[in-house]
Amino acid sequence: MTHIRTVPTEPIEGQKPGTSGLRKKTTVFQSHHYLENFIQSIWNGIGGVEGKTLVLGGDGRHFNSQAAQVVLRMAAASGAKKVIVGERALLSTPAASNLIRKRGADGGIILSASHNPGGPEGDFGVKYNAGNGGPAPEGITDKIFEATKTITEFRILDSQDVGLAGTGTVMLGDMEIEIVDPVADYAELMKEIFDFDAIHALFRSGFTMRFDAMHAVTGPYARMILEEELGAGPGTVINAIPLPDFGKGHPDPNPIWAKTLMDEMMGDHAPDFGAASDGDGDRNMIVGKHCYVTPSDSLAVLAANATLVPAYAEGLKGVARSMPTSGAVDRVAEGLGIDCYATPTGWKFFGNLLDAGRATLCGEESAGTGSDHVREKDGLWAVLFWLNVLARKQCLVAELMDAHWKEYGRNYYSRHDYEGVDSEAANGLMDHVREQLGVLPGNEVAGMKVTSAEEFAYDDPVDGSRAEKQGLQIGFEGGSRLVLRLSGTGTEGATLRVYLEKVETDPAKFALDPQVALAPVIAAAEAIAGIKTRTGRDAPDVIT
Ligand code: VG1
Ligand code: CO
Repeated sequence: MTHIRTVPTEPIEGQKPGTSGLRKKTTVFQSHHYLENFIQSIWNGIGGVEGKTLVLGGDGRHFNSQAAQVVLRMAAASGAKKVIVGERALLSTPAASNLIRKRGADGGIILSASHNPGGPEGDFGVKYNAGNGGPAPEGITDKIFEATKTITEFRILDSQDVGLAGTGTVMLGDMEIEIVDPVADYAELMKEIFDFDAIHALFRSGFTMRFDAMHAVTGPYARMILEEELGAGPGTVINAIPLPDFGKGHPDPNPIWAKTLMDEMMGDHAPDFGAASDGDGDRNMIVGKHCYVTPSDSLAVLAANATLVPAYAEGLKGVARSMPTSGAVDRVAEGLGIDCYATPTGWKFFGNLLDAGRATLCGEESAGTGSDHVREKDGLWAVLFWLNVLARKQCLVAELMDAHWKEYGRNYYSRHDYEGVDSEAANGLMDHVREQLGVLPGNEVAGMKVTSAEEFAYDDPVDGSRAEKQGLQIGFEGGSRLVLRLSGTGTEGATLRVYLEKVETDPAKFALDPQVALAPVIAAAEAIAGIKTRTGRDAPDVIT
């Protein structure tokens, strides 16, 4: 028996979606009516779900299963026609995006806090994706946030949990639930995009690889595609079983959090190629034998070699990067004679460019790369892209990077994160820099002349919407650049991100330690922002 219950509730403060959905401590999401309020506010913000088809899945972190049951009951109670859900409520973010598009769904709910740690003490998150498969643009998230402030009741079905182990179709009240294999459609899409024969031949020739799934959602995808379909040896994928607390790790694929993989790749017995992905499978780290590739460089290399991939053989329509991402891809675009867009941080800003056919490839310095095949960044896709390029060029990562830098120059790049900073101190620091924007240009800081200083705002060329206050950007003579912004995904205090870039065109200087190469920009950041005194920190918490 099922019965729809209407439960009176009151607005809960702070349910404002950030860079990528609403992220809070798991305990906060588990608190009284927190999840229910937010889900009902999504329904209210998007004009209801009556008669709609939704996709549902998550990265498997603690509370994923329970939250999925709540979403199902609330979708049924509000008259949704159908929910397509991944088995055991699992779906990587790119796989969810693909399903929404492929099945013509009206939208979807992704349960994930992505690269944030999981578990009872960790973080949880909920994101709404629209009918194009992409994260809801600000116009929609603003409406959802407004709805959280005026909510008075939510509707939920009284029913038992729906069994989600095993594919098939079940009914929940009048709503159909289709439980699908989370990997199958995604694997099919990858086959359509890449030259699987060439990659298969590469592995057959003895090419070795290690993929660290970081105990997160990509494990089953990587096992299926790399080991089974493409013939990479068994054991290629490590930490392949998704765990609710990611094995107590931090599922963020960068040299700090994927240190085991980094150590192997820099060691004496390094495989030819290494890669990792994050909690929800939309980020990627690329590392060759003794050669780490920054995400900004990765985007540039993929753009330069895209025509080796069957799906992009006819060339790219354009490329886009988030503003803090290095300008390496800009020079590739210039060489190709295609447009290059700089957008605010967060994948939702790429959606319109992709939908309008203005950009084919997009990327962010935070290890996100993707294309118009879905409307999310896609970790495993980026790894397959690299494999496809290496297979076709018959070279190693280090050789490819050398050749790339010789042709385009090298953008030294690093990001310094100061985490859990007192919010007032962090805002004070940003205000302090903001006040200097008008006077900085023309002045010299730490031996470098400032050429530009601005607070980044973005005018979407497709729908004309404007996003303001998207980071402080300071340019120096010779193409060096400093960007400061506060994170919109953290759940504790404020996280200050300091992005540093320096362009080097002298091949004799291509082998420097990035922190050494960037020393003048790091000094300028300190001089302009007074980071040490204002945050009370001697050094960043994380350097990537
Ligand atoms: C961070 C990254 C941003 C990325 C976002 C979501 O946001 O900087 O580039 O799009 O995380 O990534 P912020 O606001 O903390 O800087 V994921 O893989 O966590 O969905
Ligand atoms: Co992610």
